[in-house]
Amino acid sequence: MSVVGFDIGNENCVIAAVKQRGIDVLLNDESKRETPAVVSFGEKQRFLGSAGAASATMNPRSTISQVKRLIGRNFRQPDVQHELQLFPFEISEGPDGGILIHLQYLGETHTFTPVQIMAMLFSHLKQIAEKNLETLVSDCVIGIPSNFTDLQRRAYLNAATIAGLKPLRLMHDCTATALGYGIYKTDFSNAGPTYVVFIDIGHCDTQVSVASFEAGNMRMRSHAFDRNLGGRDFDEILFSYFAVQFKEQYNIDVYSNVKACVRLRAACEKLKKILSANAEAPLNIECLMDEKDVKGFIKREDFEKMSSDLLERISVPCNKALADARLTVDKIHSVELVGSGSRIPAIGRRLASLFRREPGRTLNASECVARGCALQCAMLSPIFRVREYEVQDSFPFSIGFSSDEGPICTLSNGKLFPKGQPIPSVKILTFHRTNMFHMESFYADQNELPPGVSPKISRFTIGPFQVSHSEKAKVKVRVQLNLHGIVTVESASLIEDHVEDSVTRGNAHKNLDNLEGESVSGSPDAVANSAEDGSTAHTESLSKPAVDGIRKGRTPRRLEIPVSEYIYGGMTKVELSEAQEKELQLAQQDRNMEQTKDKKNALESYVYEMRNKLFDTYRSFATNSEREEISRSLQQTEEWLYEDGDDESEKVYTGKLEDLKKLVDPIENRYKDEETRAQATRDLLKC
Ligand code: ATP
Ligand code: K
Ligand code: MG
Repeated sequence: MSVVGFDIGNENCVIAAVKQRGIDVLLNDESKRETPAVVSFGEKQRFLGSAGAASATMNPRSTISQVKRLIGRNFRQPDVQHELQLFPFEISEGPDGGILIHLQYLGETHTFTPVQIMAMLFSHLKQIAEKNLETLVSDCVIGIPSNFTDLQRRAYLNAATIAGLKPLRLMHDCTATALGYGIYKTDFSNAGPTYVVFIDIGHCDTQVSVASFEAGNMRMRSHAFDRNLGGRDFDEILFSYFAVQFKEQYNIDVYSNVKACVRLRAACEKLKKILSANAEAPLNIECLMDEKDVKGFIKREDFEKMSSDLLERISVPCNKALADARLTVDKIHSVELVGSGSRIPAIGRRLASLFRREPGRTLNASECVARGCALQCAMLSPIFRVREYEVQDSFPFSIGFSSDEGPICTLSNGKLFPKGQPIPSVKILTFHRTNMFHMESFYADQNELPPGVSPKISRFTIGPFQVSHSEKAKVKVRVQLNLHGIVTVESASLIEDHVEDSVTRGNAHKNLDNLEGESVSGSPDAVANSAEDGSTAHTESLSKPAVDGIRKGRTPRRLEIPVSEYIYGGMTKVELSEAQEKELQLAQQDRNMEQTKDKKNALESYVYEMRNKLFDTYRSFATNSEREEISRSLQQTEEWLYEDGDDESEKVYTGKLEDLKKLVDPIENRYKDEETRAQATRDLLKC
């Protein structure tokens, strides 16, 4: 077993693994450290990662990239609609409001959800890791943007499950980066925490987080982001510019041609990268459309002017992260810039003026997330020993809960977990009920969500349960913000404590779920204290597993009661196992095609090898007529391979090879016999 960290980008994926001597980034089939996040469907098999990227321009309608933008989203959300305009593949609305991707495969239209496509990518990365490490890979930590909603997080977990992975944690990208930054450093001052801002600019999004470091621990103070700002937007500036240019200059409308769009976008991305190192750059595309070759040219200065709005937008999440952490620029020790989207020089300059210092690039901009995830995985795994180091992340959303009797508030603002809540956290809610009841989790602040995202998260059913008397029973519900940043009801139990309950229970039970005031946090004593006060329902915050129970010399009866969960827009267990089944079939088909290719290659090589040998090594072992017959068969097979036999089944290729061997084997055997005899003679003479 090994422990692995995955950074799944919109453009690039990176895999890191903990080895004996440290953390290594694993190479893919092409010996690259980054693997394109692309899934492409050929006629009969899938091409994943690098192979997928290679077929993107040839086969744009069946090639899925940036699926991270679609996973856990709803078709009708405005930014999703905007997204769809950029994608060459066909998409529709699913029955649950989700997204369906349609493409041609094996001669028919296939439909997949973004979770399924993401699972294909995960499987591919898992395979790369297993090949590298020569062991099975299952335990992993996966980087996610801090802005991922509950549904997106669950979608990632489902995709990982379909691929046969077991994520020990979904980890915010910047938290992973900060972990890798902090754990090796020992020179933090003792005079209070050291504050560092981490800025990750990727292909599609920008994340800014503030972390504080002290010897032996790291705390995330805030996460801010722009969900729609990344390297891609700079490509798009160039794309629109050249689209207009080419319309005037060559009278072509690239928007009307899917392939031309894909090719021009790719060329603009390349151009952007060249401009990071050069003051000007040319653009040449052969036969872009209407059989026209196009030429363009741009200066970095002009590109920067055209990008001024984007550059300005980068300061928004930066200021927000500082404000949320209640810090000003002068309190910041350093600014670390990561993500390859940040390689545009103007971005560095903009940040330098904002933070009044040059942003540092001490971390490996493209690998730091995967490395941090691998490190975290080792820390969570029992098979590795890592230096004691405390990581405390913070949750970027405010979460509320309600029951069928109304909102459950523990804070004056009506929230159960306010924004900034440490991850993980547990709260124990106490209810007084006679029967099964429901709870709902929701986002308490709609402004924290992308437009059009429903605030509803999950609906929980607590029960059924039976109470011994007609009285209301005390039900304790353990609500958890777990290590993945997912909010869930972990368990519920019925507490029967007759003596005291009968005393404290009166008509004070109205509005029981309107919990007031402070949530008791910390020690088991505090838990016991608050649990004794049976007259109101309340919450207890715990950073450690709860020690439940009443310490009064009496042992209350405690009974686990069932909890079931319905996730709005989520996958059901049945859908999940169907998806697993489907992925197995698809993987089998890919393997079959690979084997078929191998068999075809074997037949082809045999033809060439025997043709040479027939007139060389084997010449004197075959009669003229034998040679002629074999020669003819080899010739026929070769022609067949290029025509009718170009696309045949594994069995057919194997059969053809056997037929040829039947003709050649007698001659080969004569040769071998002769060889053996010659060797025996040589041995004899030696004595
Ligand atoms: P995300 O974090 O949004 O999921 P990602 O992790 O795949 O995406 P990165 O690999 O960090 O993103 O960055 C990819 C972006 O960086 C692309 O837009 C790419 O064009 C851009 N990029 C790479 N090299 C350069 C360069 N030299 N100059 C400018 N941009 C670059
Ligand atoms: K990446
Ligand atoms: Mg990234």
